[in-house]
Formats: sequence, structure tokens, C-alpha cells
Amino acid sequence: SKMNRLLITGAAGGLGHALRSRLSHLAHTIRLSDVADLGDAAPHEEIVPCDLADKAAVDALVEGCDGIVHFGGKSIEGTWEVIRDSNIEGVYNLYEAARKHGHPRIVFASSNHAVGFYRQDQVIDNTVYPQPDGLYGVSKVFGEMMASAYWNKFGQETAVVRIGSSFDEPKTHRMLSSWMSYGDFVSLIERVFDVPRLGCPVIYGVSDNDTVWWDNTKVAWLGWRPQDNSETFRAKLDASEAKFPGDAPDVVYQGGSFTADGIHEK
Ligand code: NAI
Ligand code: 15L
Repeated sequence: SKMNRLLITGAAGGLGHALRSRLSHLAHTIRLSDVADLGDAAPHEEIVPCDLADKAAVDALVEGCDGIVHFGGKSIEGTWEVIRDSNIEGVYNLYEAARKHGHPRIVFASSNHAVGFYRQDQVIDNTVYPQPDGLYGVSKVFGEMMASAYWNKFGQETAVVRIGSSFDEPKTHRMLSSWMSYGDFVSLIERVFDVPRLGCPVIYGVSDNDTVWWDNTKVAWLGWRPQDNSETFRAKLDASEAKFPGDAPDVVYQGGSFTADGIHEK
């Protein structure tokens, strides 16, 4: 049944911008939040600017929401200070606000970079030990563990989605394996808010691609069936992207070039 109010954090970002209107059927009101400009609110939308590092502001942001799609945060490698404020403090603030305001179901945008040091010749399921590929990946593991602790302690439900690469198209050959279309992400979020009992599953966010690193068998009960396949973009990528040497991080590790990124100092 339709929620009264769905909160989307990070709504000014790539995924927020793309999914904002595509999730509008899920709730009577979509509350959009970010530190960046969100443009004008459509009739069914409300805009609530908020820095995730501000605990009191996040508390007020979450109050009155029946569901949360948590996209907000640093979305690539960064300095510790930025990662800490947005992805560590921010996630803590979000879960504390959810605990105080009726446990709205959460979609947590985790990342393949939580497991980025698994190799591309391995197929992993949602039970593997994390192998984060940098501070960003570590922050996503932190978020996954917050979800787990608040589920076991308080019954807070979260869909932990280890997103591969969710863009309008795969931008590199690596993304032929990691790509998740916007349409498939929408259908995943629909399932998350539809199922009567969610719990705290870890789900790989990936389309029905031919080359596979991730096994979602253990979350088949969710009934999510991605429809899109990156193969339709292979010829275009063959024409636009040079082939990497066989030992390049982009063709060795699931996390690609993030595994070779240094620590970003201030
Ligand atoms: P993005 O960087 O385009 O959007 C993130 C948004 O969060 C930005 O609009 C930014 O202003 C906002 N934000 C950052 N720090 C904030 C703070 N302290 N307070 C409030 N807002 C803040 O990233 P994108 O691609 O839209 O990703 C959304 C989420 O999904 C991120 O959490 C990212 O880590 C995760 N993700 C995305 C993937 C993708 O392929 N697009 C892959 C894996 C994970
Ligand atoms: C991510 O976690 C990033 O948010 C996104 O920008 C892409 O880099 C993606 O992973 C990826 O690994 O392709």
C-alpha cells in the first residue's frame, strides 16, 4: 500500500535526480533532501535541505517519514574528514532518527566497493566477508553494520543494496558486469517497500547482465527480477574504450580502479 511520505536523501545527485520522479508512485508525498540545490518541488514533492552531519537536522528530516531511500553521502573515494562527516556520522544520525521516529523502512545505498577487492573471476554471494577497497568502501561497510545492529537490536528494517554501477548506460567494459539500469533499481525499490516482512537483507544491485560477479540466490524470496542486460552496450564500448592490459585493476578487481586509489589526504 502507498506510503504517506517517502524520504529520498542525496536527491540532488545522479541517482536521486534519475529516480526522483520514477519513485513518485510509492508515496503521496516525496520528501527530497540534499545539501546541493534540488530545483523546484513538483506538486507531490517537498524539499527539505539538510546536512547529514547535523544530528538535529537529520532528526527533523526523518520525522513523519514512512520510508527512506538513503542516497546521500560521499559517493566515491575522498578525504577521511568528508567520508566521516557524510557516511559515518551521517549514517549514525539517520539510524538514530529512524529509531526515534517509528523505524521507517530504509533502502541503504551500499556499494560494490564494500567488496571491491574480490576478483572479477570470483562469484560472491551476500554472505562473504567484506573486502573494502578504500575509505569509501570502509564507510559503506560501516553503514551495512549499522543496518545489521539496528535490525537485531531494534527490528529496524533495511534493504542493504550493494550497488554496482547505476547510470543511464555502462560507461566502461568493467560496468558491463556491474551495471544496474535505473528501471531495475526502481523495481528493486518497489519490491523492498512491497514485501510484508523485509528484515535486513544484503542485495547486489545489478541488472541481468551476461557476465556475472554477484549471486543474489539467497535473496530470491524478495521476488526481484531485473530485466535489463548490459550486452546491448558492448559494441558501443568496444568502439569507445581501449582494451586494458590483463593486470590492470579495472579488469582484475570487482572494485576496478578504486582498488588502486591512494588515501586522499587533506
Ligand atoms: P552522487 O554523488 O551523485 O549523489 C550523492 C548526493 O549526496 C549528492 O547530491 C551530494 O550533494 C549529497 N551529499 C553528500 N554529502 C552530503 C551531506 N553531508 N549531507 C547531505 N547530502 C550530502 O552519487 P550517486 O551516484 O547519486 O549515488 C547515490 C548513492 O548511491 C551514494 O550513497 C553512493 O555511494 C551510492 N552508490 C552509487 C552507485 C552508482 O553507480 N551511482 C554505485 C554504488 C553506490
Ligand atoms: C560507486 O560506489 C560510485 O558511487 C559510483 O560513482 C561508481 O563509481 C560505482 O561505484 C562503480 O563502481 O562503478
